[in-house]
Amino acid sequence: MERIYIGMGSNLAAPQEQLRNAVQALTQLPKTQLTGVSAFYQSDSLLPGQPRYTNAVAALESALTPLELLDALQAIENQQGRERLERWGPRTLDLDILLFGDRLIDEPRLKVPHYQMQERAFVLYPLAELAPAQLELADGRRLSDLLAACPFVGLDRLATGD
Ligand code: A4P
Ligand code: MG
Repeated sequence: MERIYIGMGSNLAAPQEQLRNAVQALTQLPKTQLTGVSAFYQSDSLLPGQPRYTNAVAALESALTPLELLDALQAIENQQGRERLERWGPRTLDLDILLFGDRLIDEPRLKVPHYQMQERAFVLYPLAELAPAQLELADGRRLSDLLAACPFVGLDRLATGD
């Protein structure tokens, strides 16, 4: 079993409900246990002109391979009505594999750690609710150092279960 962190985001069609449904779907994955879910956080989109996002992070213990997990996450995105019209477009649900144990994965369909997670407050702060501060990313930087370099700006933390 490996420890995996999933970044969840939605900015369409009742985002908080989308995230709650996604959490429910994660509990149904084979060979997998959901071990934690952060609070939900709202922030402006990185791209101007899109609705605000709601984001959260989930922690899993899983015996799935990385590509099996990616397939399962994309199936959940599709079940929740995601249409891939354009990269970075608004979406009902985005599920990203942030970290997969301490693996470095560089395949056409899957790059782990997830692109730019180190700079994204809406990823790092929910991740910090679930992961130890001494967690090291593949490049050797600790989560605590990344947080120190990433101000808690523009994030609204919602009460758990909101
Ligand atoms: N892929 C590669 N690595 C991974 C991984 N670690 N996890 C591939 C999941 N998928 C991975 O993803 C495109 C392809 O990336 C997949 O087919 C998979 O094979 P996608 O989900 O279809 O496209 P996307 O989400 O539009 O692209 P991407 O790069 O994931 O977008 P981002 O960087 O997540 O940006 N603002 C706020 N406040 N909150 C947000 O969550 N998100 C975005 C989207 C922009 N602004 C945001 C937020
Ligand atoms: Mg994505």
